[in-house]
Amino acid sequence: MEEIRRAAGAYYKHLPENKKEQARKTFNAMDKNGDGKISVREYVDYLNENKATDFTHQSIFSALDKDSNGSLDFDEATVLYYIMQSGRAIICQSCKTFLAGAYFSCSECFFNDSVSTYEICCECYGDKKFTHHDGAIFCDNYTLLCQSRSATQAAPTKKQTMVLNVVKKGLQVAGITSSDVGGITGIGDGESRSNCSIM
Ligand SMILES: [Ca+2]
Ligand SMILES: [Ca+2]
Ligand SMILES: [Zn+2]
Ligand SMILES: [Zn+2]
Repeated sequence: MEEIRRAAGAYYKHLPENKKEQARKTFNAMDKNGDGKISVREYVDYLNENKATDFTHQSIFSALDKDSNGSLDFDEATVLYYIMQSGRAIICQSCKTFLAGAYFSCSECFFNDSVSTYEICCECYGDKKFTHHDGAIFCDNYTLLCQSRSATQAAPTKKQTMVLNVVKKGLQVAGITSSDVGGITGIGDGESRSNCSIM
């Protein structure tokens, strides 16, 4: 979570004034009783009203509440603003934990615009505590990012099937398939490559 918090801080500093104002307005709108902090109740109510129910999970609130005092001050809430704006609100599809650190994603769903992406935490992936379609190829978020880049470079026409094949090839080289549940240890060159700590 510390990593996301730092990214959010940097993101906020670079926001133009009108966006900063918008962040402040969002905070004030959430803070119904105007005491300068957001309680769990205010948090959940606001997100439900705004149909952002993906964010209402307790694990997100707890992760945002850095000093664990049960409410969010403005600095803590800016992290939520960042998560919402950047689409970083990713939750394990199996255990519903907020994925603040490394996670695994189905690469086929990732490159298929017609379905939603499918992410799971390292624990659920490692222990195979999930059900997903046959032949799913999972890779960790960092690998996926690198694969996306090389795939895009290899297929400038962005033909999805081509891209997917390139990605598959890359993943096969890396030894990651859904049948390879030892995938976490099987990722090529070492333990440190996929850091599975959920912060
Ligand atoms: Ca309040
Ligand atoms: Ca707090
Ligand atoms: Zn999980
Ligand atoms: Zn999938």
